[in-house]
Amino acid sequence: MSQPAMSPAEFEQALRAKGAYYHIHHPFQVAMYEGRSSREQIQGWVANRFYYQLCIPLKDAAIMANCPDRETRREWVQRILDHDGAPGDPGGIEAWLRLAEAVGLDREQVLSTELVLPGVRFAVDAYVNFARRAGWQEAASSSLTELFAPQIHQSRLDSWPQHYPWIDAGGYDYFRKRLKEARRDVEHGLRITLGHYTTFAAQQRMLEILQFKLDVLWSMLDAMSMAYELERPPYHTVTSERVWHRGIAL
Ligand code: AHQ
Repeated sequence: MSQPAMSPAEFEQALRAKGAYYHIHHPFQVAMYEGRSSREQIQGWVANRFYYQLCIPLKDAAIMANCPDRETRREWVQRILDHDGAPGDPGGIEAWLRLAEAVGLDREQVLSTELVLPGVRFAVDAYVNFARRAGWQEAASSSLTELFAPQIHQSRLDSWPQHYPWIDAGGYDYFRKRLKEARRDVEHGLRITLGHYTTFAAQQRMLEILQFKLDVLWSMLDAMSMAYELERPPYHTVTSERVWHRGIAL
């Protein structure tokens, strides 16, 4: 006898409980928040997270390509515009490049993604490739780590200016922009999710999908911890050169 499905309220509660594993609790993120990160660690985080931001439109376009429902696409397309920009709006990827310059990185070097660590690239590529082959509702649901995102963006706005006075304040526009965009994304993502998973088994699968995405975010910071805290970037025992691949999978 299978267990009865959770009610929408119970299911939402179960989703929000996954916040316990959000990367706001990762030691690398905590160090940045508490002002213990060096300039190189902040720069490493910005350069590596750029790859995540760069791939979000590919992820969302993959969902669009798999989604036959016009009403859903009408709303979902906004996520691509939020990142790629639109007439009169340079977009989030441009805002992230502004953040990169604000922390003292070279814009062209960040755009080249040559600083992106293999572990970061693998995690982000896993997210994009999941979105390409999963059903569009499952892929849409995987964005619900954004249930917890407003808090993490606000935490940076609250703490970084005092801890890192060397960062140009213009770089913080990205986090401000995401505060409202994340809330709007979550409203749509929850509507799709609470309506789509109507059996207990399906709801359990969705919680597993959310855990996959939490693992993507956590693993990115693990790779950055190895490289920028433990000083063990890939191949460090063989060379101090950045010999890792620069992207073949997407
Ligand atoms: O800046 C972020 C962003 O644009 C997105 C899109 C969304 C998705 O579609 O999965 N998730 C996401 C996230 C962003 N910032 C992360 C952070 O820690 O700054 C949080 C991340 C998320 O929670 O998924």
